[in-house]
Amino acid sequence: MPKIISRREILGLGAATVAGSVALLGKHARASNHGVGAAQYQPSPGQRESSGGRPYWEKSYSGGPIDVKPLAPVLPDKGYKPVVVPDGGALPFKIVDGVKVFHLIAEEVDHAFDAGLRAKCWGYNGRVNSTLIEAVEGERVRIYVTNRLPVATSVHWHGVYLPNGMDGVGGLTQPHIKPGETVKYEWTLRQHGTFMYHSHHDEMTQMGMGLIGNFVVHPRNPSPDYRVDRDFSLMISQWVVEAGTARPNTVKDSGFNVLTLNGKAFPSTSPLVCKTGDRVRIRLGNLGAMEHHPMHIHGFHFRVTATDGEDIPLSAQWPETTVLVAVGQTRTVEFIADAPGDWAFHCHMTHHVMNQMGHGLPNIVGIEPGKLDKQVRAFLPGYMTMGQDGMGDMAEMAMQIPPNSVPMVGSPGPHGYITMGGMYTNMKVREDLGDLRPEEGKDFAYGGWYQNPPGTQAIAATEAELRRDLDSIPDVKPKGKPMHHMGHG
Ligand SMILES: [Cu+2]
Repeated sequence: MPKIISRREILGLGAATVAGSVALLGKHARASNHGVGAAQYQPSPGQRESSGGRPYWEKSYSGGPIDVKPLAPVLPDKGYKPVVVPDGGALPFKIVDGVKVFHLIAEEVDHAFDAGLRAKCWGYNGRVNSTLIEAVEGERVRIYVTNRLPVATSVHWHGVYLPNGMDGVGGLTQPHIKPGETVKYEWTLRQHGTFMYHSHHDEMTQMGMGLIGNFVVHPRNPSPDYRVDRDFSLMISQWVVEAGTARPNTVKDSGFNVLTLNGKAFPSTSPLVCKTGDRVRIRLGNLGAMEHHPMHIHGFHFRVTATDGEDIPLSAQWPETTVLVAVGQTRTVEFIADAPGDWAFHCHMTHHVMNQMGHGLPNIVGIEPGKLDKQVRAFLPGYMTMGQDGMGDMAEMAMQIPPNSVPMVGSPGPHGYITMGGMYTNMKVREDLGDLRPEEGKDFAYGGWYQNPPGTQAIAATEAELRRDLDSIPDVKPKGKPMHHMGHG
């Protein structure tokens, strides 16, 4: 088992080692049964525009011949700009005889969805949902998978062209990886894009316990348009964590009550920090159990530039502010962050920006809760009737919630309480990043709120303004009587 070293260590090794690795590549290729008489892998040309002549039937839908000579490995910051994984990180690698070697470890992780909510999940290399595999088109990768779980597992490389025997479907293309066993996957990457990896054994349980991650392959010959300033990777998932339990309930097919980006629920999601004018890419993958997520950005439109199938030709891209990421899909979006501010980025399903305890409650909008909240709290601490003024007092609530749980919604914001949780994060765009320090986002999740310049902030209208602009001063009394809203009556 080769010693795994970090990306930074590799960077420190200098050009000589890299050159050595590259030199060895030819020898390796000749020695392996993949190299004999094989053509060198030809990456796709570095342009994204459709030439207009794309044939209906392409030459290959699986990357062409698998028997190709790999190309030289590429180092981060030299050949590609590393992807930012909020609340996670890239899997370290080393280069052995021209092959990029990774070591993935499937194991139990005591995972914090939020400061207040932990559960025993399963993950890779100490993280849940947020261990990124990052490589470059044309590289040969060798991925050791060690199983430290108490049960058998396997790893499937979702969307990736590879020999059938490397596809990772337990029982179909390989024997299951037994507890304590290490299995070797190895192939040459013949494409670029945003892909995923996940357990393909006892799928409902194992993926639901957290054995999922994103897999980014950078293009070998990137077009100038591929360059971005901020390249984010987010894995979307959903969980059932019942109050007072130590493990996610992966058997339930509904009632998901913890909705996560890279394994975190807002307010614990790290913000996406950008400098004004940055070109931004967000790679979204969804390996949740059951639900599709329309991910919505405020303040900008983006273009959907790629799926896990392929780059979308420029002529076929269209602008959106919401992109649906269905289960088993990746969607890559790109835009220029040319407007400073704190912009919301979230799933638009309202139940998906709600944490643990907000689900399954009766709708009593219009009913005066009176002493109800206080009475309910006697047996359900932290209970709060939705649709009431009290929604503004959530900060106070956060101190009263039961052990191992997250507030129903949100966090304090610069102008009161943000009533969203779950699949929500802030995109912080600044002229001057100052103390935001994007690589350490976590500690700054609440800090550094955007100060809106005078005249650009919504505030209460003055009476003079109302008299000037409206036909009459609006009636300040709420319209409609309190009513029972429990049924259809
Ligand atoms: Cu959603």
